[in-house]
Formats: sequence, C-alpha cells, structure tokens
Amino acid sequence: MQWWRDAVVYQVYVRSFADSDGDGVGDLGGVRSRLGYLELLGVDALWLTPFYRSPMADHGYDVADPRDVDPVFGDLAAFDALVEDAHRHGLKIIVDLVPNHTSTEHEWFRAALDSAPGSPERARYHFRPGRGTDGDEPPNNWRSIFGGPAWERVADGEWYLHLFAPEQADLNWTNPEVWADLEKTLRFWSDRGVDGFRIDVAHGMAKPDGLPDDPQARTELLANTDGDLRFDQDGVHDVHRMVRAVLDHYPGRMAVGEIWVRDDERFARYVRPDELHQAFNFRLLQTPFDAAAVREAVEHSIAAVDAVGSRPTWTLSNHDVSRPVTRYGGGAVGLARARAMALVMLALPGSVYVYNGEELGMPDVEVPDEALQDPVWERSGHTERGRDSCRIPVPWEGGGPAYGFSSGEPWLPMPAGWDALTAAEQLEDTGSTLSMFRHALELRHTHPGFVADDDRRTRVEWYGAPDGCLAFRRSGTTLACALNTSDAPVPLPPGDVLVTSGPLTEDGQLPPDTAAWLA
Ligand code: ISL
Repeated sequence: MQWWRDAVVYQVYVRSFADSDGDGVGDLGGVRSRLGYLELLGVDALWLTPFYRSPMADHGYDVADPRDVDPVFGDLAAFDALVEDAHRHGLKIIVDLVPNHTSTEHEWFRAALDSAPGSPERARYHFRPGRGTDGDEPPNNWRSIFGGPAWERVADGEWYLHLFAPEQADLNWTNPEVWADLEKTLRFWSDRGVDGFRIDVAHGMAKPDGLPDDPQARTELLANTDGDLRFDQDGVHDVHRMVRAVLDHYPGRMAVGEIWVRDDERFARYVRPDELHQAFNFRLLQTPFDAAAVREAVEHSIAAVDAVGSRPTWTLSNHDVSRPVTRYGGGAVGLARARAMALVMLALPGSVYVYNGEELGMPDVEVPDEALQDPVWERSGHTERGRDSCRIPVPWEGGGPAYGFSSGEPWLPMPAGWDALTAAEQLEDTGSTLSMFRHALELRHTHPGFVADDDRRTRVEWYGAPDGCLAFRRSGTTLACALNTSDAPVPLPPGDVLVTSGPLTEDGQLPPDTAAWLA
C-alpha cells in the first residue's frame, strides 16, 4: 500500500511543537497530547525531526545515539506510546535519519579521538593530515555549510571533515561499518512500528575520491549544489539502494530524501524505482510569488520525476527556511500570498509536506542577538542570523506568555500579541488560515475531483489564464485551481467554487494574491 503517494505530511519540529514537562522545550509527550488537533487538521502522517540522544549543537541533527531518545524529548517508552496513539488517530509516523554525520559525542567519534591516526576507529570518519609546513592548514579548501572551513584539527594534529558544525563529523561512506549501522537503525525504528524515514542531507554522504579542492570554494548557506564536490556524488545512490532494499522487507514503509539538487535529471536519480520513494522538491519553495515562475516550477518538478515513474513531493516551508508569510512580503499581503500558495500546492498531484505553524500562517519572528540559538549565528561570524526565526514555538491558546506551548519559559522567545494566531482562536474562525487548511484537506480526502483512481493524476492540464495568473486541472479529475499574482481581479475559470484562500470580489472575480479551487 503506497499510502504516501498523495499523503499530506505534517512536519513536527519537536522542540517547538508542544512541551509536556515545562522545561520550555517541546517533547514527544507534547506531540502525543496534540494528536487530536492533528487529526482534526486532517493530515495523514507526521514527520518528527530528530529526537535522538544529542548534545544539541544543531538541535538534534548532531546525533550521539540514533537508536535512543534524548531525555529532553522523553524516552523509548514515550516514543512507543506516541506511535501507538498516532496510529489510533489514523496518523502515520515518519522519523528523521541523519546518515551524513554524527555528533562528536557519538561513541564512534570519541573512540576515534582516543585512537591513533590510521586506526580503524578513525576510518569511520574523514581524518587527514593537514597541509602546509606544519600541517596547520586544512586538508582541502572546502567550506562548512554553516560558515568557516569544513575541517577541525584534533590534539594530535590530524583534521576531520565536518560539512556542517564542528560538532557534526562527516561519516566515511566507504567504510562497511557505517553502512551496517544505518541498516541497524532502519531496522530498529521499523521494528518499533514507524511508517517511514526522512533522510537528512540525502544528497550528501558520498565524497569524491581523494577529497580534492573545490575549484569554486563555495560559501553559500543552504544553497543548491550543482557541480559542488561536497554533495550529489554518484556513489550516494548505492546508499539509497541499500535503504530501499531494507525497507522493501517491511511492507508499507517509505523514505523521503532531503535533496538540494537543482538539476532536474540529477534530482530525479534519487527517486528511481530502486531508490527513495520520495524526494523533497525545493523548487517551489525557492520560487517568487509570480504565476509564470510558479507554473514553470510546477511543470519542471512534475516532468523530472515523471521521467523515472515517480510522483512529486511538494513543500513550501520547513525548519531551515524563512516562512512563506514572511518570504512573500510579510504582513497581510504576505499572509494572503502564503494562503494562496498553500492552496496551489494542495491542489497538485503527489504528496505535500506542511511545516508546523504553516497552517496557522505563522510569520518569521526576529530573535534578539542574545537569544539566538542556531549554530549558524556563531559559525558565520554573526553575518548570518540563522534559522531560529522560523523555529518559534507553536502558539496553541491565548491567556499566557507561552500560549499553551509550555508551562515554563519557551526555548525561543514568543512575541506578545499572538492571541489571534493561536490554534484555539483559529479553530473558531471560519475565515482563518487554519480553517482554510482544514477545508482543503477535507476536500483532498473526500471530493471526487481528488480521489479518482487514475494514474494520469500525476499530470496537470493548464488553462489559458490572464497575465500574472495561472489555472490548471489535475488530469483525470474535475478539480481545478486558479491563482492570481497580478494586481487586478480576474474572472475565474468555469466550475463551482469549492474553497478560496481569501474573499472573492463582489462580482465573483478572483482578487490579487488569491487562489481558488473549482470543480
Ligand atoms: O546542503 C545544503 C546546500 O547544498 C544545505 O541546504 C543542506 O542540505 C541543509 O542545510 C541540510 O539541512 C539538514 O541538515 C542539517 C540541519 O542543520 C538541518 O536542520 C537539516 O534540515 C545538518 O544536519
């Protein structure tokens, strides 16, 4: 059963979702306490960001033990209880794997530090002597994604590779022990009943032989990687084939890769029939609010995966990027546009990933210097503020400074004046962003325009549309979607209006910054 093919998956950034024990950090018990809300919202599955043992240098993406729960998030019993309850609510569970690197607190890395250069303990990572007369220059010119050199020196003078923070040492994927350990982790969580895996930096892992200098010495943060020696090396596909072979033994399990690769053909290689089931398509997320650009992104994204017999996986938001409301201009206009783009995304064939708070229309929040937590802030020498502003805890209800997120002080400050943004308020308001999401998700599950069982559903047919607008129909269905990014109202395509992202004009036209579904 390919439950993920058209699923709406809700990303829970566990740290910021709901705190059950008052320490100001969200946890597994908190997620469990909000399953009723998630069922009401109408999503099909939850992706839980890393909750494993970690010193939290990168908030859990620095994993010290991938087969245990960090005490700040709960324990294995809390995880089992969450899976059981989620399944009872009809929600699948996807967990996050971080195979590109481990924490420097992982027992392997500690053993590597205690062992000599050239030892088998060091061979699980990329340790190298330095360059320069005293070996005091890094082994190559690679930069870390978070800023600064991608190499850190240890006491005996060798250097180790870290594409992210120095606390995240890159694993050596030519080492069979590294493969065996990922297989063990896949089996561990599959045996505990998870339904899928999100694979972090799934275009990473494999490194070019000899770790040569990068002719371009790239420094962009969170950028695409075409031609970048640090990423998208051909050898990575063998890892994904192994992942697929393991999961094929567990019926109904899937893997979705985080793939920052812009080239369509290279991107599609990750979702070939013997590799990952899904890969995040970040093209839509990187597209401005402009109908022609959106149409191009959609067409390219569909064509790319169609060529290898796969289906698209859409997302507008996650814990690494500016939230849509802010990205599209902020304020009322940004919110209107974010709502319109959400309706466009939810009308497309394939599956959709929604990031917690997106359904509330949460904006980015400026975090004061002294409260910033993201390692990017320090590593970039304070030139980049990092990703905290899109990780503010979710506001559940009014009446207190933490809006029901926590009985303690939230790990990132929550602004005053957010009562109207809370889930509780929005549930009561039929015009709210939350109500729009609920309505759209309900239609996705029940309207015949969506549920026609037809493989042509992977395609869309474009209608002629006025300048600055787009309109399409999902092939094999009656469901159409129109978007207006121009600055004047336009007539709607034919059909009954099912849902809109904002009010239509008095004469029934589609206003600027608005989308509608018709059937
Ligand atoms: O590799 C990149 C650019 O080519 C980055 O965009 C990279 O893919 C991205 O930063 C990876 O993010 C993921 O792994 C990080 C973690 O900090 C992020 O939160 C996570 O989503 C390191 O584990």
